[in-house]
Amino acid sequence: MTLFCHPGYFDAGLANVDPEIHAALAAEEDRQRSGVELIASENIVSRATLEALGTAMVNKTVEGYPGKRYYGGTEHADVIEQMAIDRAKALFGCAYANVQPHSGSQANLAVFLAFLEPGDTVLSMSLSEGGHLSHGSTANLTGKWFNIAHYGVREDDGFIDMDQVQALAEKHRPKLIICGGSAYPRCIDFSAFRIVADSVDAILLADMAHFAGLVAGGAHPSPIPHAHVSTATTYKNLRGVRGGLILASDLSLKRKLNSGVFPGVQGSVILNAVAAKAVCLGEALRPEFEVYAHAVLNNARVLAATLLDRGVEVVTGGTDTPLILVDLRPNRLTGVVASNSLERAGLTCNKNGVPGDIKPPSITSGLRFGVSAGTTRGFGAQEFETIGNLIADILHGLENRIANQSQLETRVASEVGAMTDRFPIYDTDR
Ligand code: DSN
Repeated sequence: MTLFCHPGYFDAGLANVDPEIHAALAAEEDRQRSGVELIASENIVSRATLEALGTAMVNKTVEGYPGKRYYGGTEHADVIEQMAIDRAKALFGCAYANVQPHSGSQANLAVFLAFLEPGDTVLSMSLSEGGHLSHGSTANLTGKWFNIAHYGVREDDGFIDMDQVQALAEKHRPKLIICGGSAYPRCIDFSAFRIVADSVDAILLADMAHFAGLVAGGAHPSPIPHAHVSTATTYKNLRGVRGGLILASDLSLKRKLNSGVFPGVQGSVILNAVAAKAVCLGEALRPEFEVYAHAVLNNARVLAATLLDRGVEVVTGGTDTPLILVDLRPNRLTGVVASNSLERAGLTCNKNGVPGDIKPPSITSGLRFGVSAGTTRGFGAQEFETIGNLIADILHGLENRIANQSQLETRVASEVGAMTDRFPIYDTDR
């Protein structure tokens, strides 16, 4: 028999076939195991989710939707995608779900395509005040091809000002209004947004990427009954694979939204990711997920309160979501300096702009923290109080320009190591 593949092609493991990539992947697992992950868009998926991702479904190509495909051999793909759709509908209590978006940005773009023509006007929160690139940032296709008007947050308290939203809607007459973002820590008044949208005959899109898991677990109000359409990512607090969702309560939007995804902005479906999405949605329907969602919210509030107690400024004075936004301007620090020092101490987060920030995105005046990954590994209020104190130690060290910041980082890293040892993830000896 002629062999067109290397020996062991169908059976040999990665460690044997490609030791370099295997080593880098193993090192990443170690990094995740030994550090405290505070990036708000990250989490730790279940072994079952990892398994679904690494299946032969990766070999299958399909386009279209279950029951209406453009390729043969789709019977199992159809079962899986339909199951993911049904689970998403059950979890979020909606009539329509699309589970194909490769990401939240793709989901948002599909909504643009479903309802807008190039040049149409969109009203959304600006990226610098907590919005998202795919909501019309000038650097993104949505900002280049559509006419974007932005609302922001109140200068004095960091909350959305609905009077400003109403005034801007009347001035710009948008066809689409977006609420939600990537650095807004508070509950959004979805019903007030719908009133504004209706007053100018606009479609309301709620992007719940940063709180979808809390909605699923009953720890946050749902935008579904208020927004015409909602989008989400599955990999943040929803605790699943990388990818996006589109949800709506009005089934009559199905044709437009489905076409927005395929053939609008995507081609074939990443079926192994859809299978893994189905797994994560199934996990989110279990009673444990509700407990986790409430723990995420509680942990986020403990972290925010600890930082505030230690003199660290938290934008809006707290949070209703898994994320906390810290303003470093009172400490005369930049996000880049602070996040680098925290990372050396085993606390991974991201630098982030804060409302009114004049520093560029590569520097910023803030930090964004999220508690979802830590909560998944079992951290509770006590651990997040410790984490808040460790963060404050690092920030105050930098602020006071202490001579031995690197010693402080080493001390914090050893406390982080002791904590993460007590909360293991992914058993390597299995
Ligand atoms: N939207 C980006 C974030 O908020 O971090 C990536 O998910």
